[in-house]
Amino acid sequence: MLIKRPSDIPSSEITPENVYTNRRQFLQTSFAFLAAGQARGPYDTTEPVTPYADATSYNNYYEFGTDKRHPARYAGSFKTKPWTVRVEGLVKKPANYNLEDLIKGLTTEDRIYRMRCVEGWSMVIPWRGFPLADLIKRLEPLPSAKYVEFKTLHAPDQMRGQAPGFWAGGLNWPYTEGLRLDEATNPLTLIATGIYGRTLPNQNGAPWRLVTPWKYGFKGIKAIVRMRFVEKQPISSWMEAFPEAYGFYANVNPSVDHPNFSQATEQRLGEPWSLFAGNTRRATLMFNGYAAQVASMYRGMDLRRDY
Ligand SMILES: Nc1nc2c(c(=O)[nH]1)N[C@H]1C(S)=C(S)[C@@H](COP(=O)(O)O)O[C@H]1N2
Ligand SMILES: [Mo]
Repeated sequence: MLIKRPSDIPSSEITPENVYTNRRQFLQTSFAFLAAGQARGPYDTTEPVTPYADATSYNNYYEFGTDKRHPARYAGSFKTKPWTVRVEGLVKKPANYNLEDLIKGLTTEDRIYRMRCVEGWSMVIPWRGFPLADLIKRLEPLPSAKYVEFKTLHAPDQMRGQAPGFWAGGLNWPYTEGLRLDEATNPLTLIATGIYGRTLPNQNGAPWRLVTPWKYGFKGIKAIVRMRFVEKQPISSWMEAFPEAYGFYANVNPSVDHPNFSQATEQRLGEPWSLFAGNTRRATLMFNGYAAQVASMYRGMDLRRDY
């Protein structure tokens, strides 16, 4: 499906004014990060990194509001320390952990990943974090565990989108996501605690969030407080809110459209965009370009049904 639908993405959303106003400063931040000496490794895309300010001012985080600018505006005073994580379910080491203790000693890496949102925009983000597989190994899931479910903090006093009466896109709290255990332990799957060589800003999911670059952005659950190992496929918040649009797998797939958004092409944030210059959009790749690393996990599955 190659029909472009520019009306899907209002220009006000794609090019927030402040992004252009301060472009020079943002570019400097990104170049400074790269000049700081990250040699690109085997997990890194060679595509240009998205300006830091785009990555930190154009966010989806409905706990702070449905507008892309709201997370940066309203998450500033969000309290990320101390942070308790409850590990439960089919696992040998269930407990309430202090986050710092839970992840102590895990080896942190920088990786530059392509990221794509189901709404049709994409970014290239230098993440700092550790493979989720390393943490899962430490927790020792039981053989009966087939999936891991994650939940975000529920704190209406801190998160305005969770306040009674606030309409947050039809989501129910807490925000919930899940992965099949082989996906969770795939070497590409990261838990991020930083971006651009710095601590993760609140609007990007501090103190820690999930990163699965072959899946649509909504899988990347932020501010995680619970990990539950389970036998049955979890129901994510977006599946619950709009099952025709959001499936459990949420693998980037240019040939399976969302009811409101084509998935065939995407707009890279920080690159020129205009209503009439649809040709600056690029083709979206199967599994967001990570097929070599992840396609084998879905062999034999019908990805139109399991979207
Ligand atoms: N808790 C929580 N996590 C969330 C979301 C959310 O609303 N709440 N939005 C998701 C969506 S739709 C996207 S595209 C990514 C955006 O991550 P970013 O702001 O770091 O780019 O976060 C995901 N994680
Ligand atoms: Mo998204």
